[in-house]
Amino acid sequence: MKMYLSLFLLLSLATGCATNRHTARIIFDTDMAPDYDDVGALSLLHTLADSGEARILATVSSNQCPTCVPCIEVINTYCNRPDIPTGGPRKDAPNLTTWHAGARWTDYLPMHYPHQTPTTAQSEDAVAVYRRTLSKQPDHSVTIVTVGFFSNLSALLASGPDAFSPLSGTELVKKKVKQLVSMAGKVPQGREFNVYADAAASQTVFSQWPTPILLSDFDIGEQIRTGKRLVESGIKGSPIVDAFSLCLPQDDPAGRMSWDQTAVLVAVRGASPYFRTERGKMTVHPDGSNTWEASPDGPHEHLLFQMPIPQLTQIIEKLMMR
Ligand SMILES: [Ca+2]
Repeated sequence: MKMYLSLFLLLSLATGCATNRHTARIIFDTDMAPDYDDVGALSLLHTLADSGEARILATVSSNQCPTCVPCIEVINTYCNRPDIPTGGPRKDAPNLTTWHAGARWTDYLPMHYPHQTPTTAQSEDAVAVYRRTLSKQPDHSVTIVTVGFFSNLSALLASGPDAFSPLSGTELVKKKVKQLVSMAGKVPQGREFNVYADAAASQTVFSQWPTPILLSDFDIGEQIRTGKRLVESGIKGSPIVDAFSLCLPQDDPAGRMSWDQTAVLVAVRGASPYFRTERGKMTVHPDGSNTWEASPDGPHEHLLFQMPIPQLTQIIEKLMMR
């Protein structure tokens, strides 16, 4: 028994996995196209689901890009969870394809890997997915992690009673959601893509969201470069390796910024021991820029580095590898 315990502790240390954690109930909301760190983030989330640290309740797209939902389903299927509910945004959400025009990974993945939904426009409304999913969960138990735009969450807040719940969207979130974790914004101020892509939705969420919000802002993920080990692994038949192999040569081959992976990591495991947090208030302005005002009793928190970045990079990249 002692040997097994020692092995377990060694394994825990090797994977950066702490013991005695509860299973985090996660809804993953992604723009899955402009950048490919979303692929790394969803892979990381599946790894944490494999280890029992996370339960993936739903995976939705905040981007109308036709291949977004197919790409999400490609990864869910590859990771042996083909039945996770997926959904797409309404017609006023951004419709943005990949920045890596020469790579076309968003076309390549659905062409080469199995998935159920042909195009994002044919997917279920993400707000319906949110409402159905949240209504079935215990109170104050769900962590929503957004690594894209706030289009779905704004629409969720504005939603009314339906067949899934007699509550308004805001009431349903207040009752069922524990926290929102978002890759978003610049600290102390700036203009960040996930926020300005749908500025009106971001303004609504940051002024009206009824639960705690934890932010991984631009400067966190920018300093964590991952993907090189994935590409060098030589693994065949993996959409995750393929996405990075197609894109990374066009970026810094040393590694891609890991914005979205940081949000998923802390959504499941919490900020400590990777980061410390500062409390304050994030305000989004009409042009999509934002300001951060530190305040001990503010409604939001943002991450600050605690663990040395090379060590954190290793943990994140290992969790992305499948
Ligand atoms: Ca993203």
